[in-house]
Amino acid sequence: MQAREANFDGLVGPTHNYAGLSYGNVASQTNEKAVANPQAAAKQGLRKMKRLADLGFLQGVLPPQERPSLRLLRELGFSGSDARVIERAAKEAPEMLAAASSASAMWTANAATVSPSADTADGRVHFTPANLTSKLHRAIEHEATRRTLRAIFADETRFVVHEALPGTPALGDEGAANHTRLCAAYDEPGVEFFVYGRSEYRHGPQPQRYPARQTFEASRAVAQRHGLGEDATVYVQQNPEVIDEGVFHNDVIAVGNRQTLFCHERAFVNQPVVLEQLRAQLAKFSAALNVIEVPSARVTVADAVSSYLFNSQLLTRPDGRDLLVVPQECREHPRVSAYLDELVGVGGPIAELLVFDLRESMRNGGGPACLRLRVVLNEAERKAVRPGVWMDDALFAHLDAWIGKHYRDRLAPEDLADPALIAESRTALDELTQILGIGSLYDFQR
Ligand code: SUG
Repeated sequence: MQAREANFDGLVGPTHNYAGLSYGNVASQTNEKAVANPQAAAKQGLRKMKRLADLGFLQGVLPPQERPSLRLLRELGFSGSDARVIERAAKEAPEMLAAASSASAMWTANAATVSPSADTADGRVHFTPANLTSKLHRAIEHEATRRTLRAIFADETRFVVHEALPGTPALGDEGAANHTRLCAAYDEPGVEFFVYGRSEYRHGPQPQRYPARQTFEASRAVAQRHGLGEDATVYVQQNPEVIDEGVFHNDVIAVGNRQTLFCHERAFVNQPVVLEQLRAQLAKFSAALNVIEVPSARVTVADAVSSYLFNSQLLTRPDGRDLLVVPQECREHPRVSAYLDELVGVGGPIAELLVFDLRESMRNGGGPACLRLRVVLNEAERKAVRPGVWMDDALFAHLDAWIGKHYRDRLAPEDLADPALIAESRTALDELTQILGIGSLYDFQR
């Protein structure tokens, strides 16, 4: 059964805005209080999905979550009608209203960690929704994420959707953004490479300025739950210096696919040893590691953070060669752009480059790789996925019209106080569950 990699992109929700909620994420902090365009954001993401589907890649959609989260605001003590809750939160705790309103579930690389059936002890595909404990606006995602994944990957004979790990700093988990699978071919067992930023129990160098979000203990627990063999896992510490330079997830400095790892030379602690370890582990699966390691002399970490060069999607084309999906910011950055020209030039390791305008998401620190969750599926598993979520011409047309009908083209920070946003958002999401054929997903539908 031929296994393939599917990418499930998060559809941007109607409340997409810039609230400066992510300390340590340079773009989020820089664009705090800028005016957002949710309609453009959703369409930019949708166009990426459509283009990749047109090129023959397996492309799925994950729906947005209900925002603002009235549940969070009520848990925080705001009561009365929904409109009253919003009004009081806007006045008394605007930062809590912002956290409750973020459309951050669009970055589905943080939705979960996924292990394909070829790697797991019970031969099923395992998902662990990420608890995202390091930021309040993201810590409220995992319950709905689990519900969504269960609705889409409902067949329990093939899929297991776990609960998130306990939501405590010692088990901070950010999902697939810190997880890479390397393998000879998608069908075959591979090496699951977990990159963590810190551990409360093991001593290692720590960032001094910005928080490290992923813990070693969470990565190890995910591997244990998924039933991954000892030989099939590698745990590596992210270089704390680059966290301090704005690399808040590993996917801002490295991306891997099959036998290729594309990373900056300053990505990991003891990098030469790490690469040797990966090489040796992969050799056990009869695969040779191919490393494209970018030196600071060509592209600095600051260049990588501002252009999101490594937040690219490294995809295998039907002809077996690699395609790199990058954000437009990479072409607007002279040094990064020159480097890309070499990468895809004659004799270069990458066959093709695709450039997308994802500006709205990028301004919150979310590039092409942040917007997608990778799920390797064999043929039987593909057939078991809820069919309405696969991108094709019809779904694109439906979603494009749906966005045009329901989304605002301007959302400023003060607009979060508008009680009409809840009703607009619910009407849109209610219609969306019908378009995607995923049943009643949201609290307001139950
Ligand atoms: O968690 N930004 C997200 C970006 C996530 C990117 N994901 C990956 N690298 N995989 C975050 O920092 C900003 C929201 C705001 O400020 O309004 C935000 O949540």
